[in-house]
Amino acid sequence: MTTEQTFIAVKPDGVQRGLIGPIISRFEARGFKLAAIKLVTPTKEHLEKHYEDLSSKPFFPGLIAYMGSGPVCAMVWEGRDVVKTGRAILGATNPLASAPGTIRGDYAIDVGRNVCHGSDAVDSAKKEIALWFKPEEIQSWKSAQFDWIYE
Ligand code: DAT
Ligand code: MG
Repeated sequence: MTTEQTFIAVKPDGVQRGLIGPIISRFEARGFKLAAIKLVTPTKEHLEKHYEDLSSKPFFPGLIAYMGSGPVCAMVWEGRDVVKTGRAILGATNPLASAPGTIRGDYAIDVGRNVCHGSDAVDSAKKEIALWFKPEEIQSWKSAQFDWIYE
């Protein structure tokens, strides 16, 4: 099996609202494997790099201020097709357009307070993981559940 990884982060509003546990639970229960996790308050420079594609958007300054306003729970999750499936678990960018059953569809209302981040493609996942984690912070391990999750 090829191992795919994605970068998932519980944003400051998700951390403040006690949603780290419920968000982790959804990825764990689906069968994905946690490879790295830390609580960090990102700097402005770090966030400007993370969201560099959005730098010309009118909401960019507010987005950077919000994302740096407190601790973020940064994670790497691993498994088959985890990038695309992670986005499906998160729901649409605008929570009001997210189906119930998704994280944003269950826990958020405003696009500027949408509680979690997930990489949108395999390439951006690689870039984001390298930006947020040192290689030695990422664990390579075989879950005891592996053979019960994959045929
Ligand atoms: P996503 O987080 O679903 O990948 P994105 O990369 O387009 O969405 O935007 C990054 C974040 O920026 C998004 O999670 C919330 C914020 N954002 C996006 N569009 C916005 C808007 N129209 N107004 C306010 N914030 C917005
Ligand atoms: Mg995005």
